[in-house]
Parts: sequence; structure tokens; C-alpha cells
Amino acid sequence: MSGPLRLDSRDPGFAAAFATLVDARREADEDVSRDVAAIVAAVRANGDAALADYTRRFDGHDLDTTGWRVSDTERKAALAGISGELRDALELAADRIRTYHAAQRPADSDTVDAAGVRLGARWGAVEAAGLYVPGGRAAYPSSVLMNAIPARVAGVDRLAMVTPTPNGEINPMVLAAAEIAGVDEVWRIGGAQAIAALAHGTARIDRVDVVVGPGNAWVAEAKRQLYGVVGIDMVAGPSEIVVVADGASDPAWIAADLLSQAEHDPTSQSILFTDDAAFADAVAAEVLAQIDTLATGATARTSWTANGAIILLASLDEAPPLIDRLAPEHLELAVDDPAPLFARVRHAGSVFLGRHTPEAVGDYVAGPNHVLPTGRRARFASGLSVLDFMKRTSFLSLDERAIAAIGPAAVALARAEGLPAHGRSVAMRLGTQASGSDL
Ligand code: HSO
Ligand code: ZN
Repeated sequence: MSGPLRLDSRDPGFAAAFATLVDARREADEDVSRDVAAIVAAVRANGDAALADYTRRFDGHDLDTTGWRVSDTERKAALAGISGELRDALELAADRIRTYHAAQRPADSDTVDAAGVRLGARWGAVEAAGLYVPGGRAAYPSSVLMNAIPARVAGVDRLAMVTPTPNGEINPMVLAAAEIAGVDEVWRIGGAQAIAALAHGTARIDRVDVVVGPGNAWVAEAKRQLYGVVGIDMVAGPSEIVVVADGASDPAWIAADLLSQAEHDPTSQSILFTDDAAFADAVAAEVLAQIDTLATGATARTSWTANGAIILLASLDEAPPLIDRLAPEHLELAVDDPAPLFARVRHAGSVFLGRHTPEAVGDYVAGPNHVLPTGRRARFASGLSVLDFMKRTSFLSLDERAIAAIGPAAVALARAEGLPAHGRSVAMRLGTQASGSDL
């Protein structure tokens, strides 16, 4: 491993090398679609019996012995068992996430236009949402808060969480976060089978309307296959960060920022843009020095050497169009005045402005959601929000004057489309057609 990649925008080969970086595929193209289709079909056909089978096979425990659903006693004990410091941190995070997301609740509309037509839209929450929480290393209590709180703020009636519990063991921090976020049900199931159970329902588990939350290739594929039966948030890929920093930044701070995403996964990607060659060297050296001090060093090293990049620019002004092509999940603008750069960036999941705004503060406690579009999807997608748990019902009302104003056009269009009953239902109200006559 010789990386990270080093590029200089003044080199003749820069455009081609940057294009290769943008197009590099980091997401495993594991074809699990057939396995997942079989699992979904089995859960549909055999319900809880299929869940029990898969859980025995994949997670090594018997649900009838360990318990299907985590009891209230166990949840309360988990919350009571964490330190006061941790509990305070979770509560602070939860409060800030709640406040930020409350401001996202959309407004209803109800107006009368010039033709006298009353037009409006009414927002409402889905009835039930399912939340997937991965087991093992990626079982983040912060992600429980980030997924569950927007659902609660949206007004979802029932929030059901599923999480694999290898050998029946459940992460107490995850349970504590579920308790703080107000999750209603916690089920000890995971994998594609858990997504199928949420989407189709079983005798024990009622179906939900929307499924959110990160997971492995099987979970992601199950969400993809069941989209349409249920709503989903998005299919998330490995984390990414782009840091734009000038030579006045502290190389140690910037190295730590790059590593904060690199430590998530070997396929994560951290990229530095700078206009200062000496600073670039200093950051590169710092990253290597800090890796040796991290318990997650092996993961971070693989990510940094295989997917990381340091890009030297003649001026930071060159950065925005390059950033847009990467459409990064996270973008840090570590300069004194980030506003002009920020104004020119169009595609990024979340932007961290200024030298004292490390991405990690957004992962935990700032308030905005940390579930963000990855893999260039910030070109067309946004982070998780209250809207992912809501839908809009439009409504309209016409009186005699209003239908007289716009009805004739509808009659004309119905005639053109060859749909006479449509035309008649309007025309009758205009008094221009009796029931038996032709359009
Ligand atoms: N940075 C991750 C979220 C996370 N970080 C959870 C720490 N815990 C999303 O890209
Ligand atoms: Zn993170």
C-alpha cells in the first residue's frame, strides 16, 4: 500500500487522474440479490418460524429462549447501567437533534387562487416506522438517536427497532439510546429477514410503513427489494469526508478530521484539498503519526492508503467545481472565511464551516442528521429528515364560479384523451351536458 493518492491541479495529467478518483467504485458489488430474494420469500411464507430459523443459523441463538422482544425491564436496566456522563451526553445529543428536526416540520397550505379554486396540502406522519440497527462494531448509539428522533418529531405513532444480537447479546448503549429516543419496540432480529418482517409483518411483528437505518450488503439489498412495499430512507455506502484547508490550519487538527472518517471502514474515503504544499506534507506526516496511536489504526490505514487523497491546488478558488464532482457526504471548509467557498458549492451532504467545526461534532451532538448521502448521491439526495417519515395529502375545493372558470378546459382535455366519463362528470356540473347526451 503506497497511498494516499497525491494530485496537483497544475500537472498535465490532473483532469484524467481526478476523473479516475471521482469514478472509483468503493462499494462492494457483492451480488446478494438471489440470497435476499429467498430470505424475503421465506419470511413472507413462514413468518416467525422463518425468523427463528435464520436467527438460529446466522446469529446463533434461539429466539424462544433469548426472547423475541427486549423487555421494558431490560431496557430500563440498560439506561440505568450507563455512566452519568454518558447519559448526559446522550440526553444533550437527543435534545439538540430534536430541536433541529422540529424546525423541519413542513407547513400545511390552504389558499384560494384567482379563479376561486381552493387549493391546499396537508402533511401527516406515517403510522409506523422500522429502524434497523446493525450489530457488532457499527452498532452506534448516536445512529439510534439520528434515526429515531426525526420519526418521533414527525409524529409517527409506532417505532419498531430491529437489531441482530449475536448469541443473544445486545449492546447496552444501543438500548439506552433507544430508551432516550422513545423507541416503542426492540426486536432481537437482524439481517434481510428483519427487513422482510418489518415490511410484510408476521404474527408477532406488525408491519411498518417506512424502514430506515444502515446495514450490511444483505440489509441494503433487502431494503432495495422491498422498496415500494415500504418506504425507505436511502441505501447508504461507506463514509466520506472532503476537507478544504489553507496553510494557516493546524496540520494535526486536519489529520484528525481526515482520520475521523477513515476509521469507520476500510472503504471510507478522506480527501484533503489545500493550496499549500508544505501544509500538505505536514498533514500527510501527521496522519501517519496519528494512525499509530489509534485503536482503529488498521482500518484507518487501509482507508487512507487505498482511498485517501491529497489534492494540491494553485488556489482554493479551484475547489468548488471539484467538490461538486465528488458530491461528498461531509465537507469541511477549514478557512477563516468559509462563506465565499460555501456559496459556490452545490453538491454536499453536510457542510462544516470554519476552523472550529470538526465533522465529528456533527456525528454526535450538533443537531443536523448524520445519516447523509454517500457515493456521489448528494447530487440528488439529502440527509435523513422529518420528511422521510411524512407524506403530503393535497386537497381542493371548487364552487360554481370556480368550476365554471376552469372546468371547460378539463372537458376539452378529456375529449382529447378519449375519456368521455371524465368529460361528462365535469360538464354536468357546468350545466352544459345532460346525462344521456354525448360529449
Ligand atoms: N460519520 C458517520 C456516522 C457516525 N459517526 C456514527 C460516528 N458515529 C456517518 O457518515
Ligand atoms: Zn463518523
